[in-house]
Amino acid sequence: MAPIGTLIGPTVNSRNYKARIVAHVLGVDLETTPSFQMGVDNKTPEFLAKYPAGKVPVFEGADGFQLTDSSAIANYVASKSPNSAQLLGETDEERALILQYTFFAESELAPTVAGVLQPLLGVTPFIKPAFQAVEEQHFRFLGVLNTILLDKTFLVGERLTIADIIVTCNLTMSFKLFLTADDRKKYRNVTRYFKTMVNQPAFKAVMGNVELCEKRVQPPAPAKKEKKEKKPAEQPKKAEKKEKPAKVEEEEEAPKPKPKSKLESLPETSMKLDDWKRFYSNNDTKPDAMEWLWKNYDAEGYSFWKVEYKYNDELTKLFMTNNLIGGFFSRLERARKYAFGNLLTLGKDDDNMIWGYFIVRGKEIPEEVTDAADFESFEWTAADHTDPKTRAEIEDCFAWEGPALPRECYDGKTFK
Ligand SMILES: N[C@@H](CCC(=O)N[C@@H](CS)C(=O)NCC(=O)O)C(=O)O
Repeated sequence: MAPIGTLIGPTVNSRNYKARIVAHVLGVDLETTPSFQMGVDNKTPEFLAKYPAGKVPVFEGADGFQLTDSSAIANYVASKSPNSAQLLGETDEERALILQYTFFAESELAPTVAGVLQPLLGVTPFIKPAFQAVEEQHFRFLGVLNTILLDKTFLVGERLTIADIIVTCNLTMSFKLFLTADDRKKYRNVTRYFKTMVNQPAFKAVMGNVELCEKRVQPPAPAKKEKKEKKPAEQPKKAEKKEKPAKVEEEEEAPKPKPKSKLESLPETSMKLDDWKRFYSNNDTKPDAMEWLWKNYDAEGYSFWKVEYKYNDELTKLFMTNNLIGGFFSRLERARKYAFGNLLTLGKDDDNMIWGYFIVRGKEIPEEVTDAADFESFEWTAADHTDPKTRAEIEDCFAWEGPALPRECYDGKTFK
């Protein structure tokens, strides 16, 4: 039988597993994209034209049919088998219960799993009260599931259905990175169920062995930000304020248009950062892009900075370190117009570092950068690009490889 289509997205991903486990159970031929690059292949204009949310996985049928959302895709893949009822339910009641658990998995489990893990992995800022609230919700839903599973092996009826596949996949990252042995004891029915599921041959064939969390991931080191002294000019003018009627105060508190960046008033530069970003993205870094940069770099209009993480000794898993860079970059959003850089994850698990170089507009680190919540967690040192050693480091850093890197490069992120 020819493949029904392609499941597009990273293959090591619990949302991607759903359709593949279904395909494995029912013998449906489904293609995958093992070389998919997250954050690159799902952000191209062609991808976004078809799938505007830019999220994965998505499905593209051999007949051109397009579908998003992992649980919908898994259902569609199942429907292509003559034995689909085995996973999709035999009776109206089974089908309704499957739908109930699918919604539970997507609207209760998935957001709370993401809600606890994203701040711990540095993808979003770690704000303790917000974290505690979502953690409480996550435990609440695990409690619900624990009660349901008290006397059940499978969620619906006495055999595996797509409900088990969806719920198990949505719990996977929590069991891997969040739920400690103590938590697992507390939610022992959920734990028994999860272990039973991931040991089913179809799950194993797709996911491999799932190692349960030994030590919960810890939040990234907080940004050690010194309290900025308010300049007198920034103090609210109390006397004036008091006299104003309440209505005016409300209006004053309405969002104001963003102030123009100070960088906009710098003298014109001969190098447009966007031109560099485009050239860098579309050409080999060494030698082509670097030759372009050294030829066009305007040392009056820009400055180079070496950027190093201050708390390398607290870094653990390489992928978490790389996520931390991603989180930092997302908080640098305001600086996108004025900065370009590469931060690399160097070393190995439990012994790694973040290191890289940035080009910024102007001679100082602009407030668009210093305002990022975790700016203070990084050391920014002015770099002299005319020094041969520094130049070699910048070249290898931007290429993510080469002898000038202080350690072996595992991965990295480009801020552009
Ligand atoms: N409801 C969607 C969620 C998809 C989703 O959030 N995918 C993540 C990866 S696991 C993604 O593509 N994130 C990229 C982005 O948000 O830009 C599904 O189940 O497929």
